[in-house]
Amino acid sequence: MPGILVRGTSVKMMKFSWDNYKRYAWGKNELRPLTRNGHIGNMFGGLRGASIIDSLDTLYIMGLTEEYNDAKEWVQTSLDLNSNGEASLFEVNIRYVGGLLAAYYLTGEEMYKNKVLELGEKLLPAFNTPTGIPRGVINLGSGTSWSWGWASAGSSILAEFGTLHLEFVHLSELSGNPVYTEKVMNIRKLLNKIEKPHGLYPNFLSPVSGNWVQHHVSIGGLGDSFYEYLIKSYLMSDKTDGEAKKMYYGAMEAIEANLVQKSPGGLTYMAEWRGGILDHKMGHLACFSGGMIGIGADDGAPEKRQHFLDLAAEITHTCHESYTRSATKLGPEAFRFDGGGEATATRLSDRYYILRPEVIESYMYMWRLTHDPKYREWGWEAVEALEQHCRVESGFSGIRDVYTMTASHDNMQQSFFLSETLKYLYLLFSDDDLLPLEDWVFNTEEG
Ligand code: DMJ
Repeated sequence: MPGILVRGTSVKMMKFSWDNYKRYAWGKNELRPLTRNGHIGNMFGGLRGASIIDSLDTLYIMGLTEEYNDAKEWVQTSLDLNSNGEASLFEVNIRYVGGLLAAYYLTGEEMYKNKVLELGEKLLPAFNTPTGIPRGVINLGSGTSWSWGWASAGSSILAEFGTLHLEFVHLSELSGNPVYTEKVMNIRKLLNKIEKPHGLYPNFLSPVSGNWVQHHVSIGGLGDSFYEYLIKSYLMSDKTDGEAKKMYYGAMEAIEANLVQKSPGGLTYMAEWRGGILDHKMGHLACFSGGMIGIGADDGAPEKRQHFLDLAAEITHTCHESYTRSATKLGPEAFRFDGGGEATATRLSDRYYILRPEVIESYMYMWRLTHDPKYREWGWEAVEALEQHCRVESGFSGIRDVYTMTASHDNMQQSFFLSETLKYLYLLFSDDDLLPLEDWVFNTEEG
C-alpha cells in the first residue's frame, strides 16, 4: 500500500465529491447525493456555498487546479455576505471565516482577505451581552443574537464560544483592528476567573450571569474544540501565549483525573461527567483528542511528554477499535463501555456515521508524530470502508447504521467531508513537508 497510491485515491475521492456537488448542488451548502440536489439548511443564516468555502484549501493542496479556480471564481462573483438570516456563530466562524482565512494564507489572494474581513464584522454584535460571552445564534443582517432553544436556560455552549480564538486573532491581525482579539480575550478572562468544578470546564455557561448552568463536561460534543483551540492558540502564537498553554495543561490534568478511564478489556477512553457521575460513553467527536493530545505532548512537563504520547496513542487505538468492531468498519456516532460491550454503540440512535473526520484526523497527527505504519494501515481501512459503504452514484453519503451491511444512506454529503476527512486522508499519505505541523495550525474545520 504505497503512500502515493493512497494519496491518489483521496484525490479521486475529492474530485468525485466535488464534481457531483458542482453538477447537482452548485452554490448550495451541501450536496444531497441520492436525490441529486442541494441542501441549504439553517445553520449558516442564508449564506451559501459552504461546500465551496470548505473545499478551497483541500482543492488547492491537492493540486486540483481547475476545480480550485472554479471555487475561487464563485467566491469572487457569487458569495453574497449580505444575508439576513439566523446563523450559528460557531458554524459560520469555523467554516466560512476559517475557510476564507485558510484560502488567504495558502494563496495570498487579497480577495479572500477582503471577504473575510467583511464577514468578520457581521459577527461582532453576537458579543453584545452582559458578560461579553457571545450567544449561539446571530442574525447576520440585524445583528440580533439569542441562545439556542435547546441549550439549557439560555446558555452559551463551551465548544461554540470557545472555538473562535484562532480565527478572531487573525481577523485582528489582517484588519489592524484589535476588537476581535479583545472579544476572545474577554472570553478567556472570564473562563480563567470563574470557579471550575474539580478544575473542569462545564459545557453550558450563562452569557448573562457568567456562571455555569449545568455541570456536564465532555471532551466530545459541546466541549471538544474548546480544548483543541487552547493548545492550538499556544502553538499558533509561536509558543508565546503562556496563558493558553497553562489553561490547556490545567484542563488536561483535570480531564485525566476525572474523565480518562480504562475498560476491563484494556481500552482507554474519555467518559463524560455529569455533576460527578460518569457516563461511560465516548462520542465520535471526542476522537479528535488522540491527535490533540499528540500535538500537545512535546510542550508538556518533561516528565509527562512520553505519557501524553502514550495516552494519545491509546485513545486513537480505542477509536480505531470502534471502527473495527462494526460490520462496515466505520465508527458509530457514539460508543459505550457499559452494558457488557466495549467501544460499540448500544443505542440504535448512536449507530450512524455522517462522514465525520475525527478518527482519521487523529491517525494523521499520530502518523506525523510517530511514523508508526499502523496509522496509514488504519487510514487505508477507512478509505476502503468509505468506498464500499458511503460512495453512491452521485457523491458520498453518510449511513444510518454502521453495524449492518445493508446500507441505508442519509442522503447528505457533509461539507466537512471535503474540508477535513479527505484532506486528513491526503495528508496522512503525504510527506511530512507538505504543510509541516511546525509551520501550520489547522483550525477545527480547515487547514
Ligand atoms: C466539524 O464541523 C468540526 O470538526 C467541528 O469542530 C466538530 N464537528 C465537525 C465534524 O464532525
